[in-house]
Amino acid sequence: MYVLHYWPDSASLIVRLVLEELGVPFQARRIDRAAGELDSPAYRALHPLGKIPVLETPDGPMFETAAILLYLSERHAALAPLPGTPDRAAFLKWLCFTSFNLHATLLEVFYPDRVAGPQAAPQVLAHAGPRVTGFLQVLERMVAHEAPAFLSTAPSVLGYYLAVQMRWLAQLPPGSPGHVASTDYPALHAVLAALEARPAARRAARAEALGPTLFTLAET
Ligand SMILES: N[C@@H](CCC(=O)N[C@@H](CS)C(=O)NCC(=O)O)C(=O)O
Repeated sequence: MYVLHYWPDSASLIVRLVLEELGVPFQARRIDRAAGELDSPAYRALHPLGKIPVLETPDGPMFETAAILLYLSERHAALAPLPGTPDRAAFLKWLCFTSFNLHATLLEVFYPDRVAGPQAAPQVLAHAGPRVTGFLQVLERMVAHEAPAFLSTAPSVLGYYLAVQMRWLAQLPPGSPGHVASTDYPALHAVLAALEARPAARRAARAEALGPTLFTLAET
C-alpha cells in the first residue's frame, strides 16, 4: 500500500488529492514536525533534503511532487495523457512548466529568506511575486486558447497541482507580492471550481480539516 508522509495543506495535499481521485488505498502518515522529524535520519533516508511530500510506493520511496504525479498517472493509467498518446508532449511541457517555474518561484514567495538570507528577503519577495503571477497568466492564456484535456474541468494531476498552488497564493494578504484571486484567471478558476466539487477533493479537505471550498476560498 502507498504511504503518504504528509503535513496538512502542504505539497503532500496535491498527492493526497490524486490518490483520492484514483481511488487507490493509501496510508496517510502525519509528519511530526515539532519533533524535528524532517531532519531525522529515518526521514532523510526517504527524502535527502527533508522536504514534503514523500510517497512510499511498491517501487521505493518517491519525492518531488511532479515526479510522484507522473508516476501515479502512469501506474494507474489515469488523470494524464499516457506515453504515446497525442497530448503527451504538451502535458509534459506544462507539467514541467508548472513545477520548474510556478512551484519553484512560489517557494521563494513563502520562504524569501532562504534565497539570499533574511536581509535580502524583501527584494526577493518583490521579484518573486510578479514572476508567480506572470506564470499564472501564461497558464491562463494557454488554457483559454488551447482548452487542453489535461488541464480542464475534468480531474487531472496537473489540475490538482495547479489548484493547490493557487489555494496557497489566495491565502496571502491581498495586495502582497504573489497574492492571487482565482477569479482574476477565469479559465483557471473554472478548473478550480470543478475540482473542488469532486468527492475526492471533499474527502481530502475533510482529512486535513481545510473547509469545503478548497480552491476558490478567496471568493467565499
Ligand atoms: N520541489 C519539491 C518542493 C518540496 C517542498 O519544498 N515542500 C515544502 C512543503 S510545501 C516543504 O517541505 N517545506 C518544509 C521546509 O522546507 O522546511 C516538490 O515539488 O516536492
